Amino acid sequence: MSVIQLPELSERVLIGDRKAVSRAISSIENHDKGSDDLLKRLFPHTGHAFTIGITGPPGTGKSSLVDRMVKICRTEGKKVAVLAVDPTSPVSGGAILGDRVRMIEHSLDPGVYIRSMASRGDEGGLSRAARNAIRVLDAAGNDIIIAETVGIGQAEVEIVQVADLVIVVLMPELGDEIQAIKAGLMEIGDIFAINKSDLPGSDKVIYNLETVLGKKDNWDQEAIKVSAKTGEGIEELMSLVEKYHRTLANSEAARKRRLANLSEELIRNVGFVLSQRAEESLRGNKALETIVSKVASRQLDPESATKLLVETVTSNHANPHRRAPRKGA
Ligand SMILES: Nc1nc2c(ncn2[C@@H]2O[C@H](COP(=O)(O)OP(=O)(O)O)[C@@H](O)[C@H]2O)c(=O)[nH]1
Ligand SMILES: [Mg+2]
Repeated sequence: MSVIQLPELSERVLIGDRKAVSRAISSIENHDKGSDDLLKRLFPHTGHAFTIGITGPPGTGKSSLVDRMVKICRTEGKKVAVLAVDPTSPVSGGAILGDRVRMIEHSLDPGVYIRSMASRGDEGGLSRAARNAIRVLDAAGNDIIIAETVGIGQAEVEIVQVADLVIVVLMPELGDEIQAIKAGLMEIGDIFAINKSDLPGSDKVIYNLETVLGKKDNWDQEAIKVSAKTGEGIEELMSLVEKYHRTLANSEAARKRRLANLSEELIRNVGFVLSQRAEESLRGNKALETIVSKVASRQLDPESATKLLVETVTSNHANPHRRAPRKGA
């Protein structure tokens, strides 16, 4: 087990030490005791990286496309980190699926860091951990952070939504664009990359998409044909990313988006903490038992019982035997 002290760990993250970055992300993933303090130390050093979220149905070529993007970033001398997030997989330990292979491929390049995060059974917890992992990668001095998901579930959308720019990856396959519209991807995508343009049918996808593209935060949503296989369109895709960065990075719209994202995050976090507290205070609680038996015998209805229990939980926390906050903390 680690005996590394927190101040040392945060300092090592700040100089971009890869082992320290991995350890910090694991600590966040595991909700280790020290992780809150670590994030507190790192947070003042964040806000410099440009974050790109990549989402889209499984198999459209997101991972292949990310590899191409990473290579272009490297030719420009930018330090890149990829966070592959998989809410559908309960595997832990920092590596999933083909991502192990990718990590090995890039492992000789100190300018590329690739890391996977999987669900530990609660998707809400994963998106919270992913946001904080992005902060670690930001504090570690990465210029570009690419957050990639395996699919288009609710948790995945939540994860990419915090990015500065969202690329939705589709491919010329029956009804994919319809699927995107249904999954609400039209609202979250800034750029739509129609991958596998080496196969027939991508013109039709572009054609169908163009009828539903609109404005998003002062930006005209774009659809572009790419092929991760041949490399076609990848430079153009990166030029669009660059254009987005130039026109929007310091804009009022981007500032509003960041504020809205932060509000969402804090609201979710508070909900998360409160529900944890409710669990802790109610499980095995005598008051709960009494109320439950009253509901069972029809003396009390469930809604009134809920209100009573909410009071129990909140008053328990108003005057508990909790540690008083430290002065000056
Ligand atoms: N023909 C073709 N196949 C591709 C292209 N990009 C990815 N693939 C293949 O599509 C499959 C899924 O790719 P992957 O990157 O794992 O997709 P992901 O699930 O969205 O991450 C793999 O077999 C890739 O080799 C492309 O541009 N053209
Ligand atoms: Mg993938």
